[in-house]
Order: sequence, then C-alpha cells, then structure tokens
Amino acid sequence: MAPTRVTLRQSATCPNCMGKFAPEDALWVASHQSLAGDRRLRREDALMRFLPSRFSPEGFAIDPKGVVCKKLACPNCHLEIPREVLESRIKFFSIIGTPGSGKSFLLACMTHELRRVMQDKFLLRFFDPDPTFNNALIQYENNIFHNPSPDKQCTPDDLIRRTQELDDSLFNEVLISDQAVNLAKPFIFQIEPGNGHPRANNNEHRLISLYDNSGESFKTGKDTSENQVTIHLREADALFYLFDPTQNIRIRKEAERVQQQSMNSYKNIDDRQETILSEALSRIWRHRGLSASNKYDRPLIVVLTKWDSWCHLVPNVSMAEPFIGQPGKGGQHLLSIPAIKQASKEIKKFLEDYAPNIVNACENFAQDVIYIPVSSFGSKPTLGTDNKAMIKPSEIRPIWASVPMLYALAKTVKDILPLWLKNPDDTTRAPKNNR
Ligand SMILES: Nc1nc2c(ncn2[C@@H]2O[C@H](COP(=O)(O)OP(=O)(O)OP(=O)(O)O)[C@@H](O)[C@H]2O)c(=O)[nH]1
Ligand SMILES: [Mg+2]
Ligand SMILES: [Zn+2]
Repeated sequence: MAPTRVTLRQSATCPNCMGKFAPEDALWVASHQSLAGDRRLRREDALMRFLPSRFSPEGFAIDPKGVVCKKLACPNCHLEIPREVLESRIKFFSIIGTPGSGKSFLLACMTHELRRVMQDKFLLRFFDPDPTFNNALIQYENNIFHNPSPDKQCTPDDLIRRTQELDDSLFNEVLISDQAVNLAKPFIFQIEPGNGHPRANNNEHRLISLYDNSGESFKTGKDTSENQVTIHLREADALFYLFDPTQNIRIRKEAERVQQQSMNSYKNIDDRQETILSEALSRIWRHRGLSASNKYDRPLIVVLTKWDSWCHLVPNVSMAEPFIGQPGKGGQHLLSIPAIKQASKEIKKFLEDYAPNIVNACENFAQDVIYIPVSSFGSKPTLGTDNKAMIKPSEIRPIWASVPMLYALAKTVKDILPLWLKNPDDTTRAPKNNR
C-alpha cells in the first residue's frame, strides 16, 4: 500500500472473518466495471481484488485499467473493509441470545440512543465511518424512529423481521481454502472526542464492530467450518448475553399472576436460555485453541430484555438515566457506574429467586458479570386481535438501551468516557494495557 498521511496500525483485524494481517497487505477493490470477478467472492458482480503497483498522488491505488480505486478488502476473505480498520483500534462486541430474545430490536435502539447520548452527554462523536456497512441496521432504525406512519398500530415484525440465518443483507458467503464459508456482516461505528471534550485535539478514534445474528446460530451444532457466522465471539472484547425473562416459565407465570394478564402474546418460550452460554464459551475456547474449563476473561454483560413487561416484579430498580452532570465542564456528564451496579444488584437478587440456574451459569461462565435491564419499546405493547402484540412507532421510547454498550466501553476503552466511580479503587476503570 502507498504511504498515507495517517499512521497505520502494525496489525489489523478483519471485522468479517477476524483474520489478522499487516495493513500493507490489504487488497484494493478495482473500480473499472470490466474488472469483475474474484475467486473468493461468489457474487458475479464482485469487482476484482488486487495488490497494486501504481498509486495516484493522493495515495489511492490505480487498477489495471488505469482507474483510481477507493475501496479496500481483506487479504484473507476478500470482503470489503472500511479504510479506518487499518488506522484505528477496533473493539468487537458480540450479542448472543435465543431466537426472539430481542437482539435486533436492541441493536437498533442501542445505536439510535448512542447517536444522541454520546454527543449530548459525553461530547463524543459517534457515527458510521462508511454507512454502506451499516445499511441493514440503519434500515431497522429508520423503520422504528423515522417511520412514515408513526401513529399507525403495527406488529413488531412489521418494523424488524426476525433474523434469518443466511439473509443476504446480514451475511456473506466467501470461498476460503476452497470451501464456501458464511460470515456475518459487521456493523461498524466510529467514536472520537468531539468539540468541548478535553481530548478533542488528540486525534484519537476508535471503531466498534457489532453483529446481528439469528438466535438459531447460537444453538449447539450450528458452528461448523462452513458456518462461521459467530466467529466474532473469538475476538469479542465483551459479550452481551441477552436473557429474555418473558421466555422463562417461572417469571412468566409470576408476571401473569401479579398483572392479572396473560402473556400468550409472547410467543417464544425457551426455558433453557442458559445452554447457549456454555455453547458460546465452548466456541470461544475452541476458536482460541484453549480448554473450555477456563473462565471467560472479558466482561459478560447480561442484558435482561423487555423490561416493560416484567418491571413490576422488581419495583426497587431505578431506571433514571445513569448520567451525572458536572458544572463547568461544557455539558459533559459522567457515566454513573454505581447506578448501574445498584440496578445490577437488584436484578441479580431477582434472578436468584426466579431463575437461579441463569445466575449460576453466568457466574460460572465469567469472572466479571453485570446484570442490566433494558426495554427497547419503553412500554408494554397493547394486545391486538388474535392476541398479537401491537405497537405504534411514535410511542417507542427505549429505556437504558445504550447502557450495556456504555458500560462495555467503560470497561474496555481507556479514558474516552468520563466515569463516576464511588470508590476510587473501583476496578471498572479500563485496564492500562487495553488495546
Ligand atoms: N415487550 C417487548 N417486546 C419486545 C422488545 N424487544 C423485542 N420484543 C419482542 O420480541 C420479538 C423478537 O425481537 P427481535 O429483536 O426480533 O429478537 P431477536 O433476538 O433478534 O430474534 P431472532 O432474530 O429470531 O434471533 C419482537 O418481534 C417483539 O415482539 C421490548 O423491548 N419489549
Ligand atoms: Mg434478530
Ligand atoms: Zn477477512
């Protein structure tokens, strides 16, 4: 690759296949339309990938037909990567959960809320460095928050349909070692200090990479040499494990008893949600080449979804925004770690009463566990004809949807997010040697 004005990293990680490579080995994607076809990509319209020998004065590669190229690709899987992957540190976050546990809705609401909170509360810019990577997620966000008929009742499926295992908009198929392999498409965001942030001029930027898998992909036997849609688990800097209380028989019965209302509109039931944790752990160790008897060494963030539908069972949890204003700091707030930990303590007690197997599974899985309740909808859906959940897009106001990610960033990214720590020795400070 041509020398560029920015500093390249020594080693980059492909957010598609997790392959590691030196930035100068990155391939370029041809621009001239006659240069179609690539041996690794199954799509006929894929343009040729190549290692260039000629560059434009601006440092862009020139393809064999003499056209300047702007796009880069991974030397291992040949899938496109944003240029920023060669320049910025990247954090990978994996979201796991059973079918219907609320992964896709949370992703949409989390990113929507982060766009607001990062700027308004923390003076951080949070944006899509290359929106083409985030198309599917932007579509989810638009369906919910920029819906053309916001006051019309609809079913949640009208806004985000359930994730299909090999949906073209979310997965790619490539040839690696002569074998067709499925990989999840990454959603990539950039974070950097914005105007007024004390580190605004330090030229620090980070990328985060997220994935929307189908719940089916986390089931035992689904991880094969051809199906690597959850390979991101291996690199994950933190794991979001979505536990859906409405799928748990005991919690469901209690919620029905207290509310005097049936929960039959919640169609998914999986009373063994803990099993996907041990499956995830065995995948992580298998891919990292270690024994499954080891504990997970990164944060496990247990996200209890659909808070709107079971919150009456845990009345002591405060869901006020965990942000603390700081006079004279230009509007920059602190993320209150004690507020998150207090909610976690209450939720853990609740789980110990109703689903002790989940607490056991989580605490056996990882050294560092936190329990965070969220609601993507913000209020309980109404019941339509034939017992279907109905919502109005205009009434969707997520609660704590960004908190799991803020907490993950507090744990894994040094100094960007200002934290309020009751105890100065609190280990929630990001470790000094993080990547
Ligand atoms: N009450 C309530 N229901 C929710 C909420 N989030 C999601 N749901 C319901 O749960 C269903 C499944 O949500 P998804 O986000 O599609 O779940 P998923 O985990 O992505 O499911 P798969 O893609 O099948 O693995 C939705 O269709 C909604 O009916 C929430 O915050 N509150
Ligand atoms: Mg989904
Ligand atoms: Zn790759």
